[in-house]
Amino acid sequence: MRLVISAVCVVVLFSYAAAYDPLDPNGNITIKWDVVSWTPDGYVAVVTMSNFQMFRHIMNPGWSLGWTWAKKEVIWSMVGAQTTEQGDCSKFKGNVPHCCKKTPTVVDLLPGVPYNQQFSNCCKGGVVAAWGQDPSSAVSSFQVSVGLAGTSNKTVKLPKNFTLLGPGPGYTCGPAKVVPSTVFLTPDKRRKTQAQMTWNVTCTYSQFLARKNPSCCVSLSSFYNETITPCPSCACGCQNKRNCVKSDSKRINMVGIHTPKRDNEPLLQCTHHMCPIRVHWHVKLNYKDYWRVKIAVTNFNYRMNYSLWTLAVQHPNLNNVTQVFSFHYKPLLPYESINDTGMFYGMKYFNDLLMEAGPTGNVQSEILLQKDKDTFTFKQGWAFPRKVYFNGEECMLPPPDTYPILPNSAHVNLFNFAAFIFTTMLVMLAIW
Ligand SMILES: *[C@@H]1O[C@H](CO)[C@@H](O)[C@H](O)[C@H]1NC(C)=O
Ligand SMILES: *[C@@H]1O[C@H](CO)[C@@H](O)[C@H](O)[C@H]1NC(C)=O
Ligand SMILES: *[C@@H]1O[C@H](CO)[C@@H](O)[C@H](O)[C@H]1NC(C)=O
Ligand SMILES: *[C@@H]1O[C@H](CO)[C@@H](O)[C@H](O)[C@H]1NC(C)=O
Ligand SMILES: *[C@@H]1O[C@H](CO)[C@@H](O)[C@H](O)[C@H]1NC(C)=O
Ligand SMILES: *[C@@H]1O[C@H](CO)[C@@H](O)[C@H](O)[C@H]1NC(C)=O
Ligand SMILES: *[C@@H]1O[C@H](CO)[C@@H](O)[C@H](O)[C@H]1NC(C)=O
Ligand SMILES: CC(=O)N[C@H]1CO[C@H](CO)[C@@H](O)[C@@H]1O
Repeated sequence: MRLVISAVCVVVLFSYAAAYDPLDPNGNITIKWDVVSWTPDGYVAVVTMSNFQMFRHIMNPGWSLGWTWAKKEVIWSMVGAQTTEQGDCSKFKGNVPHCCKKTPTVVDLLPGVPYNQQFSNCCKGGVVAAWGQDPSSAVSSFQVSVGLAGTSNKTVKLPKNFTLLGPGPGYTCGPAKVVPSTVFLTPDKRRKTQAQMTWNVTCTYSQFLARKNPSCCVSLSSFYNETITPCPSCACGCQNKRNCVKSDSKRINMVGIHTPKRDNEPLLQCTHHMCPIRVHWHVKLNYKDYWRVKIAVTNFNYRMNYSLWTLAVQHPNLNNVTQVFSFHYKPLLPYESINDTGMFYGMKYFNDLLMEAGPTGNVQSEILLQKDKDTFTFKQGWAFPRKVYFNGEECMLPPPDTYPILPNSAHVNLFNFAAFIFTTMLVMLAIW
């Protein structure tokens, strides 16, 4: 009996922990429905999706949003988005609705649609930036005209069972909740208008729900030891190993081989880690008051150009970043008092696009950090990152006992490092 209870506890703890991201504890996507007017048989609503996640964006092929109608609602029309299926509208004569499905699935329109089909923040093929990178592109919205629905805030029924895919699984959405009506400012900012009614839905991401294996890994090196600690073998799972392409294979020159697949199935270069992305952290130089790190991100996927990529890193010395070359840097303060996490992202038109695998499939940067006299050391692997995320997916680090170590300080340090990891975990648990 006790065993069962503790097993349940572990499962509950684990599934809860899975939806919680220590580097972005408040990260979520909020979907807001503003009923802007009531109609004879329903309402017109503006639906706004805001990606409040600091470093996780929604990339190609974009989001798709689903829900279940509470009654027999239909969608008369949409602006700035469309449903993937119309469903059975056979009982309508004359005016036929845009969608009659009980569980519609909505997707964004592609760029370049005619002006009269556009809506503000629409038509980006469902691509939504991360909040930490560009709040003005972290929003997507469309207008929906709903029929056979309630026609007042007393009779309207909120849609249920929201699902958000973007582009794969991983998001879980809570129920719609009525919130204070949104107040809009007119474009000339001289008049305020108000939604008739507003409800919000909040969705959170869990890597654990999204994929079985990590999708990136970390390798390490330093100036003080010639060992290069590679990514762990099969860090991203080796089940696709027989489909991988050797970098000197003639296959990569074949026409069409780089065309992305609908399901984003990668075509990987053969490596021992089998990850689409590798992040390399090199401790490059030691000055009196500063030290210098080189970061390189390499793409091993022949079928993916990563636009708007982000790299989030946790390291205790990031509170004293002095200069970042070739990338943008932004400190993230997941907990107000701890400034040990930051995000890197590319510079527009320079390296914000991480090209497909091959000679140009990498981006790199160097960072200059001021030594914090109390904590700085090259011992015990201290100079290496604690956590690394690429595009919001946590990367697998090598085991600490394989890190390049400072010569002549072997055993004591290993022990201390284990103790350090243990205390960090305790502290994190306490905060959590
Ligand atoms: C969603 O994120 C925003 C911005 O970080 C935050 O203010 C809000 O409380 C979050 N909502 C939930 C339900 O966590
Ligand atoms: C509802 O969502 C919007 C973002 O679309 C957010 O600004 C607002 O704070 C949310 N309201 C509540 C009560 O969560
Ligand atoms: C519904 O609308 C009436 C006015 O039309 C307003 O007084 C009331 O507060 C609204 N109720 C809700 C839940 O929004
Ligand atoms: C919610 O949606 C999912 C996916 O569309 C579906 O499998 C599930 O049965 C739905 N649940 C309810 C209660 O409608
Ligand atoms: C990546 O971008 C380059 C240049 O725009 C293009 O030639 C190539 O086909 C793209 N690759 C993929 C996988 O989309
Ligand atoms: C956090 O660290 C950055 C340097 O990476 C610094 O610019 C910023 O002022 C720090 N913020 C706080 C609140 O300590
Ligand atoms: C370099 O680091 C490796 C891996 O931790 C270690 O085995 C090796 O002894 C180190 N080299 C020197 C010269 O200390
Ligand atoms: C040497 C140095 O500049 N240390 C600073 C590192 O950052 C912390 C917190 O941001 C400061 O308190 C230190 O003075």
